[in-house]
This record gives sequence, structure tokens and C-alpha cells, in this order.
Amino acid sequence: MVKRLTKYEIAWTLAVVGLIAGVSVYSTVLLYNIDALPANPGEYVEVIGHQWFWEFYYPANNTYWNTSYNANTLTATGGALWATPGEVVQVNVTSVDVIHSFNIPGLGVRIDAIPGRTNHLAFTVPASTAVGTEYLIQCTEFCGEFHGTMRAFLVVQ
Ligand SMILES: [Cu+2]
Repeated sequence: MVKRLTKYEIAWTLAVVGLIAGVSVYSTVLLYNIDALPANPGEYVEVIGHQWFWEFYYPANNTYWNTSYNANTLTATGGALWATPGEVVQVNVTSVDVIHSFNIPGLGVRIDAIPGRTNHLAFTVPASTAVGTEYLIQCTEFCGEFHGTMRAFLVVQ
């Protein structure tokens, strides 16, 4: 004998289905918005991963900068990702050899650098950031012997 559902069981089931549908729609929209790129970022920077350094290319003034990290002094020379407070930065990230991962922990930025592919990501440097602030950039995909020193800085200027 088939038991008929009570009106409470039907209401409860519909409430759960409605809740899950609502969360699905909300999170789908949110995911697309997170990935959306701004129409007019403050600057574009091409980020190219190498074993074992980062290269930054600034198309606006056609300059290339290779970073060089000193593991003894924890400092970097040669190049950096320069940005101004409040600036929206779009990075186009790729690699010339193996898979790296471009990570700025202090800004919640992380995106893979994959050979033969360009990944895009935009982020905003907080407007309250003091000039002179340096955010550490660290490769977060194990990429060989000197992976640990594959660091650079985002310098706020
Ligand atoms: Cu790497």
C-alpha cells in the first residue's frame, strides 16, 4: 500500500528544493562575476613564469622586467609588479616552461601560469594601501629545484 504524503511533507520538500535552487542560482551568478574582467583596468601586465623567476611585461610602455630574488636578504631586484593604491590591475598569466602558479597571498590573488595558455585575472589594490607597501608574490606550484625562491613583489607606488 502506498502511503500518501502529508501536506507538511510536501511543503518541507518544496522548501528544501527552493532553498537549494536559490543557492545554486546565487553561487552561479557570483562565480561568473568573480571571473568577469573589468572593462577598463588601470593597467595590464603580462606575467610570464620562468624556472625560476617572474617576468613582467608592461604593454603600455613596452618594457620587460625580470625579477631576481635573493633568498639570503629576502629582497628582490630587477623588476616588480608596480601598482598604485586603488588601482585595478589585470594580469594575463602564462609560462614558458612548466606550470607555475602566480600567487599574491596578501591580496587573495592566485592563478595558474600554464605554458601555451594565458589566464586572466583582475584585482584591486586597496585604496588605503600606503605607498611603499610590498606584497609578496610567490610561485605556489612546485616547479623544480628553485621553486622556493621564485618570488617577487607587488610594489605600491
Ligand atoms: Cu614556479
